[in-house]
Amino acid sequence: MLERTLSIIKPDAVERNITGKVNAMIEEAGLRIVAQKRIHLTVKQAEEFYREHKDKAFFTSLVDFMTSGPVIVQVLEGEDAVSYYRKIMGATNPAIAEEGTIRKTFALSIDKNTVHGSDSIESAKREVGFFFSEIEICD
Ligand code: IDP
Ligand code: MG
Repeated sequence: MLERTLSIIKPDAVERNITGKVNAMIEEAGLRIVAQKRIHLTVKQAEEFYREHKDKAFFTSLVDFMTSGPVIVQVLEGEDAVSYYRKIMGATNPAIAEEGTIRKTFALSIDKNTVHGSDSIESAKREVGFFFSEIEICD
């Protein structure tokens, strides 16, 4: 099924100026970037975006990191885009991510792990709507 998913190129990748390299991997995998913008999240926005993790031990450091510099938020479209993007991102911890995945290639650590991708069709709907209005998405 043709789906849309929300991707974030995280501050560690923006800081290293490798957003084009990440986008190249996304496109080479066959996904289409149908919306994209560069933003600097506020603490309030990051806390709201990651609200499902608010009780986790890493929540404060996650919010700190995600607000430490600009990010690229983007909408990706393709066949089974939600689960397919999770696959090409690789595991949360790059130490155990599969060869050839974005995180294996670029991530620095379990927290500075280069990309975010929605984890279900339901989250994808919420997360795309969090950052984009329909008029900003063009396929
Ligand atoms: P995901 O990004 O692979 O979906 P989640 O469990 O949703 O992983 O966690 C969200 C983000 O929180 C991760 O991408 C990572 O940046 C950070 N994170 C998750 N687990 C840990 C941890 O154990 N230590 C530090 N940061 C973590
Ligand atoms: Mg997640």
